Amino acid sequence: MTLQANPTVTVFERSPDEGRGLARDMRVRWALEEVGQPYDVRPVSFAAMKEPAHRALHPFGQIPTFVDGDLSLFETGAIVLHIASHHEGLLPLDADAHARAINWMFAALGTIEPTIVDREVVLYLERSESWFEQRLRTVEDRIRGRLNDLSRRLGDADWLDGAFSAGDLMTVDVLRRLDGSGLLEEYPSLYAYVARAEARPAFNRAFDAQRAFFNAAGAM
Ligand SMILES: N[C@@H](CCC(=O)N[C@@H](CS)C(=O)NCC(=O)O)C(=O)O
Repeated sequence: MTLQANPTVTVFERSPDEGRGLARDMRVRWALEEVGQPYDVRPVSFAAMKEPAHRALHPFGQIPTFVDGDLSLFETGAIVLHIASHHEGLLPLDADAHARAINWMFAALGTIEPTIVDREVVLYLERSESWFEQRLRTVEDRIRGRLNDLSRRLGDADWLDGAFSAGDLMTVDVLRRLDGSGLLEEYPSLYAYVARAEARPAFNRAFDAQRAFFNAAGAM
């Protein structure tokens, strides 16, 4: 009998978020925990991420990557969709509900995340510009627009479309990147939505694993 190796996820050797679980390996770890698939992690330094060996896995020199046997993937949307498609639990069986859950994954990555990443770019790369304050306000108002629309759609529901799905997982992971901004707190229903997802045992296992990894890397 051949023993099937676990899938391997690449992660920051030392995450700049200091264990807050904001790097994008978190959504992959979380999806794997939700479906009960054990996995291995392989740390990559910032320098190694830009080397040819890593670029063979990730053309843009980033993390995470996901290697499962002969399959190698490098976009978190594709990785989470792959995990959800090969295990039960993250995508509804009903065909239309299945399509809508994937719809929410795309919305998280294509419509919500870019506005949040814009804010990170302003904060980390444009702070010394004369127009910094003005641009930050503009970008934050754009985020508020997305949060307003999302909270209107969520309404009083626990999850975006029936049971918790990969669409919620991706949306919550994207919203978590607002940690510390104060923006999410302006939308109590979304704040509660994120807290509800963060209370899931699978989220906690993923979070604790990345935190333990960060702590161990710091101790070396
Ligand atoms: N669209 C990609 C984004 C990947 C990404 O931005 N990864 C970040 C970590 S969260 C990274 O590697 N940053 C370092 C860099 O770009 O040099 C995905 O969702 O997988």
